[in-house]
Amino acid sequence: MTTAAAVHTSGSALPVVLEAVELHRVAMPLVRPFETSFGRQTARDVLLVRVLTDAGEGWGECVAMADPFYSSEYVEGCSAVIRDYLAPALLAAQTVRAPDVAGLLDFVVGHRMAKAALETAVLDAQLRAAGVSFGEYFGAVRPEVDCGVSVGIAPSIDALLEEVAGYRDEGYRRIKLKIKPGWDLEPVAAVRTLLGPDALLQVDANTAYTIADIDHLRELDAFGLLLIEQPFVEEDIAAHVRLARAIDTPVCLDESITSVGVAIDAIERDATAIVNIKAGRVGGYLEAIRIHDACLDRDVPVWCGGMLETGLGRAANVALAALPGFTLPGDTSASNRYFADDLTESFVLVDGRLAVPAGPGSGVTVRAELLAEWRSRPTQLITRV
Ligand code: OSB
Ligand code: MG
Repeated sequence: MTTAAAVHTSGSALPVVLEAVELHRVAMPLVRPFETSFGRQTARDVLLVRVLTDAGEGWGECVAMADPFYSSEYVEGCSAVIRDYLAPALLAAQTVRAPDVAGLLDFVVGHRMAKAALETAVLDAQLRAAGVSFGEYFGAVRPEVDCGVSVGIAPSIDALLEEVAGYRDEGYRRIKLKIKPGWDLEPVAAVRTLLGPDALLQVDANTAYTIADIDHLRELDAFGLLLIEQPFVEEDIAAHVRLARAIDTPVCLDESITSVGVAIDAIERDATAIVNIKAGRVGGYLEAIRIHDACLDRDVPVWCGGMLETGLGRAANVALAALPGFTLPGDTSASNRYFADDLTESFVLVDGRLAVPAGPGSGVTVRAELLAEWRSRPTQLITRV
């Protein structure tokens, strides 16, 4: 067994006294519509959490989508559960440290994306005050990370090839194609021909198939894919075990992985050979690091997923992706893959990589003028009762 070399999550950051929590809502137009097996988005409706503390502010991005189609969480639900339950509980605790947040919020079942946003904001406040970056605190071992890009379902094969060629020319190190029944073998074959046999190529079904499709999915073995991500419904680990036995392409879980316990169970049952880690889906970066550590111990490669984050969430994802077990390129694409203008400093692809921010906390700054310009709901202020 190997162990993570990093001294993460134990850092010297001091607790902060929480004074208020602000909820910000912005609508950011996407540079192109993003279509998956669960829907089509033309804008990112995003919830940002700002904590005000005795040591200064901290920010966290909530990864929930506008609708509960990828997960049961969605933006309005996150906003409500933070306002009515999570923020009041943290404010009542007064003095908080990020590693205590999950325990303080454990009385609320689920709602991991909402909890993650709060934990991240508290951690950001602590680390900004301490002058420590997310990368240092998490245990980053590299100054930049390899990046892939997630490509939505396109209106035609020609349109898909044009989009993929553009990303290839920009330098992305791995292409992920969204698939669904009726949009799988043909687009994958066409993209494999375009990119050649050596390019890293993978697919993501976002639960669109059933075990009745196993024979069909086996045909994907012809295309030398890196992995197939989440073909079946999130609760059905057994179905993924059956597919993994039937197919040569490695199976990788996304939606199913909600905690380190679930990750270990899925690995031990051979349901997943590779894990997509998304901090929001698992309740925060500290749980994400525990999953990373469990996978590293078991020689299971991991990569950093994405949820169309603004620069704020991207900064933390890029820091996470710099941990040693992240040996595959992540869905950590550059700002311009999503937005004409990012909410923070732009993340720019250089030689297929993004730099891990080095400044304190997330290392990026929310641009107040853009927050005001793109605000889609009044800001909510939650104070101690
Ligand atoms: O399944 O990985 C997914 C986006 C929203 C919700 C779920 C997923 C995705 C992506 C895009 O694939 C990843 C990204 O570029 O942020
Ligand atoms: Mg996915």
